[in-house]
Amino acid sequence: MATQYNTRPHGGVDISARPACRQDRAAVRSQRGAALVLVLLIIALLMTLVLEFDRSVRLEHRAAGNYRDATAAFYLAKAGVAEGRALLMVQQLSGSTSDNLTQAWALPGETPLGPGMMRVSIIDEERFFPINSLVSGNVVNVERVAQFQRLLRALQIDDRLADAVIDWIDQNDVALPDGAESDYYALLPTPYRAHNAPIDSLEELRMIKGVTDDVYTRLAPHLTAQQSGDSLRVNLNTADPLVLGALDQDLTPDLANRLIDSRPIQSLNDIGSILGNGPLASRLLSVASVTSNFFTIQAEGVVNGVSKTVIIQTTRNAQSPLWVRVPS
Ligand SMILES: [Ca+2]
Repeated sequence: MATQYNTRPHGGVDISARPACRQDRAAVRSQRGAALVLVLLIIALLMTLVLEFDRSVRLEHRAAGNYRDATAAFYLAKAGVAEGRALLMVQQLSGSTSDNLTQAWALPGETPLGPGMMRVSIIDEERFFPINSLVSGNVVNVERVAQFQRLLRALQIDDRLADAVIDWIDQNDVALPDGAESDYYALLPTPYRAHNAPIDSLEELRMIKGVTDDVYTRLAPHLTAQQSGDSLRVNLNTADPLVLGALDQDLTPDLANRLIDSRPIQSLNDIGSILGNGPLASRLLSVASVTSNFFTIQAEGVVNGVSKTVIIQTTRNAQSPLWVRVPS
């Protein structure tokens, strides 16, 4: 295409227009380049916004899904607790004279239900040594202390720990020879006072002088912090050999195993025929039982890998639990 030149009225050619045309084209190219960069920037910005929006939507969707699953898991766990309580009631209605580990309540269960599943385990507190039975107010239960010291020795723990536990529970601030009261705990880097009341939770043991992590790990699985104190008897059908052996100085490991081999023991009257009628059998009548009344039910609901747990402690006939815990 021929170049179009500007012409003057007298017919001459305006030669100054040629560089101006090049400048215009350069300006146009420059403007186009700037526009392209601007468009690319806008596209990049839009892409960033779209990706961020997509990420946000995905996160919200995932959070909503987790919340939905956690809610469903929680209610599955509550259903598991109800199932556990029903098992205990059924056991009572069965007319059995003992509570033992062959019965349905004692067997861990896993049940598919709705969108997930629930796991239920029930443990009777009477299988453990009742740590709060050591002292009532300021009155030390010498027999229970002797049992606790036997348990400590069986676990290869210094039995002088009993003094510190008694001091922690008793109401006074007078330390036993190997114990500790508030004046001892007040000098610790993080000071606190002795509880001077029954232990609420086994975790509390960690605050007591002499209870190291190692001691706690060995000792806690054999104890209950149930609050009924010395009225709590150890169930011969559910207690472990160490707790059984701690019950009496004459209850040797062999005799403890004889009790275990005789399970389920249907009546305390059977102790004589198992261990032989004598002082030992007579003494066990006051500290042992073949039934349980306090139970901890732990139920877990699981939905799409999201788990929720509900733990309650209850008596067999209680209308409402003694306590409920929902671990986070
Ligand atoms: Ca005290």
